[in-house]
Amino acid sequence: MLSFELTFMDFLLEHQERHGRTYHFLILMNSILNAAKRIQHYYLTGALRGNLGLAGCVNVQGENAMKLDQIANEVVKYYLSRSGRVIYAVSEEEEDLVSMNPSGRYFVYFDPMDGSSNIPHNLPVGFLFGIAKRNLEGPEDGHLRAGNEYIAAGMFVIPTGTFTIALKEAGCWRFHIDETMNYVKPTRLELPADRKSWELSFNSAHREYFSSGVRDWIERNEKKYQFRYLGALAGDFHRILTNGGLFLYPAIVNHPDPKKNYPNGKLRLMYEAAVVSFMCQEAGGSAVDEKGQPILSIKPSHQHQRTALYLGSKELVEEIAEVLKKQS
Ligand code: AHM
Ligand code: MG
Repeated sequence: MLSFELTFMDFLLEHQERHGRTYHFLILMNSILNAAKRIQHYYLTGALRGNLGLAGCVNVQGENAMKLDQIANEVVKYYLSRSGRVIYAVSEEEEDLVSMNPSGRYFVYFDPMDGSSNIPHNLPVGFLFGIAKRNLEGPEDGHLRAGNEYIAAGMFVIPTGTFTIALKEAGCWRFHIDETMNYVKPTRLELPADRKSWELSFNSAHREYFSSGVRDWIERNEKKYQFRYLGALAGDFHRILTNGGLFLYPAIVNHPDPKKNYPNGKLRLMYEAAVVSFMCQEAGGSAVDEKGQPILSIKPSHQHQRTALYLGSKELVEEIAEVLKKQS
């Protein structure tokens, strides 16, 4: 007997129909899926085609861009623009706001290839995206939205082939790529309450440079949990979503070379931290910044704004938020 899994697009169609929604979001999501599949292809063939190296230029973040950062950025821009549904996009790879269709309904914030240090090894990276809706009735309110205004956020782990998406007040769902390049088999994710599977995830090489409160918290807690760190947010967060625990990318404040401090954190708010925080909230978790404030309530003042990030199981986020509030 043949059996077939539900595809993401069928899942979304049914969801939109059930809630009496328009088809515009479907068209947008179709373009995002097309982009992800194409990125997946370029990533898998990267080593063979000589695409795993540096592009030979510095990106908007002042970092050496990789060829695949640029390829992925072009792919996402092409498909978003083609959907006709996006007015403006914000990309990690573009200094300026990317202007698309003046009558588009959505703002899209994306990091086309996150976790670039994994690229030369062909190890997992992420394509992260968040979506907010234009104010179609009232006065235009711009693209600088807090995460709690996103209507959806998701991530593809490439080339692993998983796609996780959170829809506002409708949960966080995971899909797996099948042999026909469809993402199938929706599974709803809820962070586990049982601490047995919880993990901590952070760049341990930086621990001396964290604030004293965070260092002490780590010292008190690290023996209680497993430690896992891939160095690509999508992959590290993927584990936390399933196993529970805490992902930390704290502010770097005590580096002996002051140029290497990141007092505002390293990760970007709009297309990294807010995306995963939105997903985490829909899975029953939460996330705060270096002051212990909810990530999702931060209204950005510029599109490439950075933030520290503490993300995962509510109890651990609340514990560390207390420490952070006390010291700030
Ligand atoms: P990128 O956008 O330059 O790839 O940087 C973001 C990545 C995240 O995916 C990951 O969580 C973090 O940087 C890892 O940083 P580090 O190498 O300092 O541990
Ligand atoms: Mg990134």
